[in-house]
Amino acid sequence: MSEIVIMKELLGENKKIAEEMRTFYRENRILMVNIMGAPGAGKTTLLKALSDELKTKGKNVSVIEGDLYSTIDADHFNEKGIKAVEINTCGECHLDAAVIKEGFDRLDFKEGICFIENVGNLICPAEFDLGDDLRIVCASVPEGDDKPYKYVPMFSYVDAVALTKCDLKEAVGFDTDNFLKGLRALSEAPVFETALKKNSEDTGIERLADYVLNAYSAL
Ligand SMILES: Nc1nc2c(ncn2[C@@H]2O[C@H](COP(=O)(O)OP(=O)(O)OP(=O)(O)O)[C@@H](O)[C@H]2O)c(=O)[nH]1
Ligand SMILES: [Mg+2]
Repeated sequence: MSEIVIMKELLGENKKIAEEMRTFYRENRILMVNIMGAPGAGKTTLLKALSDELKTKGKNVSVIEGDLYSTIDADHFNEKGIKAVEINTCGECHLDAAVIKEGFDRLDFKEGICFIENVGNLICPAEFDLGDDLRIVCASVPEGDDKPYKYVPMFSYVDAVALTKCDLKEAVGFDTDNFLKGLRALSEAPVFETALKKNSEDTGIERLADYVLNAYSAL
């Protein structure tokens, strides 16, 4: 019983910081986009392509990277001239609003689109409001088409789904209709199919970039 009370207090305190920060981000015309998904779902690959697309459309972009350990993902962005900070949770399975605030202060970002790559996990990140205005879950085709049926909170509280690695659909026998049936039982979130393998004819990134730009315009 006491554990439940502690969890509620934790989430309550997190919500308070998240609401304060959401107001701050909006007032400063910053769209915070929370990218979630399982380990290896293709979050960083998607963010790299999306950042490039948004930069060519004249938008300021920065990234807050969340990982248990290492600076591997943040290094990818800094090497290509997109400012990124890494938050190491040192074993924690999610980010919270307070660590995002700290990461954001280190970025010194003025106006534009700030992506958060959450810790690879389909469970805990769904619980924690980060003060974001857009929540996108990456579901990769090799993970299987049954994920919305199993990871209900993640697929319930999401604004959009990036169905990643669609170039592998045939190879792994992914049933798109079954995936969509599971998702539609929980959410009307739009689904953006992406295929970011080298030589993919249609990567799908432009459509997702337009969706993010629309959300930015609506701030
Ligand atoms: N075939 C194919 N492979 C992809 C695609 N997107 C990503 N990958 C590969 O999937 C692997 C994991 O990609 P990442 O972008 O590092 O995944 P992640 O979700 O950021 O991983 P973590 O941060 O470790 O949780 C890499 O080997 C990518 O090259 C895709 O569209 N098609
Ligand atoms: Mg990553």
